[in-house]
Amino acid sequence: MLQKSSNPISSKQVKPSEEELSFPREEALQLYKELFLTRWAETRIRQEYGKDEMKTPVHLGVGGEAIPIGVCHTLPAGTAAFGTYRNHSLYLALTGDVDGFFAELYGKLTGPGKGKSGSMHLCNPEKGLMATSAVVATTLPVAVGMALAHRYQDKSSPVVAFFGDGALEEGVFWESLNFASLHRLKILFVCEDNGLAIHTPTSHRQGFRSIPEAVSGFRCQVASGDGSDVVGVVQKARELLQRMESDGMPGFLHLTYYRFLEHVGPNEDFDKGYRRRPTPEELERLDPLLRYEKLLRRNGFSEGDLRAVQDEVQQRVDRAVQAARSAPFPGREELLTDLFS
Ligand SMILES: Cc1ncc(C[n+]2csc(CCOP(=O)(O)OP(=O)(O)O)c2C)c(N)n1
Ligand SMILES: [Mg+2]
Repeated sequence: MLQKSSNPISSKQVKPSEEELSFPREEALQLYKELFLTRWAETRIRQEYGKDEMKTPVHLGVGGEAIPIGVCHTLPAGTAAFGTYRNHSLYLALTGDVDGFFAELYGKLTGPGKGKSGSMHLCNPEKGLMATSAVVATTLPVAVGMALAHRYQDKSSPVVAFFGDGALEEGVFWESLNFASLHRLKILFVCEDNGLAIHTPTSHRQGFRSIPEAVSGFRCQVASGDGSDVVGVVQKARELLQRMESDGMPGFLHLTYYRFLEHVGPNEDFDKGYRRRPTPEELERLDPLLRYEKLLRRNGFSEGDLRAVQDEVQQRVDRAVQAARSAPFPGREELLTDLFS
């Protein structure tokens, strides 16, 4: 079964648009480094996962990396972020904490959750990632509450909440959007729309025509775009944050992308029969890393420039994997600490 139009693979556009690179050289390479870091970190997870040393489910974000990376690139300092279980790119983009990331996946004491949160609840409040959760849409009301707290505390920095298209099937999504719109809170909602909830396409789940149309009845600024294009994501997020600033309304950024791997786990699943493998031409448009590399080459970056970034990132990730594997597990004394009920 193919999916209805919210899924990028079924869109009419086949070729990537001829995007322009509007960043200075250093910034362009920094974005590449962030994209390559998350892709390589997840490549290493896929290589290592079969050894069964990482005792955590992993919801990999391959194909969707440009959304958290592009949005986080634009956020002012002091922004508080919330996310879902598909949070690896968000964690790495916000914190740059490669060692902590792998330590947490390996369940080690040196992870940001002392090995107790695993992949699905990665967070790092000191670096702005307040919470992520396995339970669909549950961080949205908490994010709205934090935006309300910012209002009382006279803080000017925004809150940003990332969530999948499946969150719109939860009542709390609409309550959260309603409350934020009513109270004109400074919160940016970012919908990472892959057209799927596990294996179920949007057309079997949602009774409204399109996500941007459905939310545009609320008093918030809405924008949508192609989440596979990191440059476009940066531009859309920048514009939306400016509009939020001048109108004093919340923002809703809807970005589509293609999930390359199975819902949870390290494998492809094109043999499962609910969707087909993208063609090579579609891949050029849907893979944010390939697409950005092509753009960099078109703008005068050499293979050597890209290779230098790749080498540095690969070494850093490999060191983090080694350190995580040899780090200690939390002891028995940690069993009942950091727990909430
Ligand atoms: C409240 C709740 N209901 C059901 C589930 C089971 N569940 C796990 S993932 C998932 C799909 C969510 O899809 P989406 O929000 O689009 O995120 P994606 O996995 O596509 O990133 C569901 C229904 C859950 N985790 N939480
Ligand atoms: Mg989804």
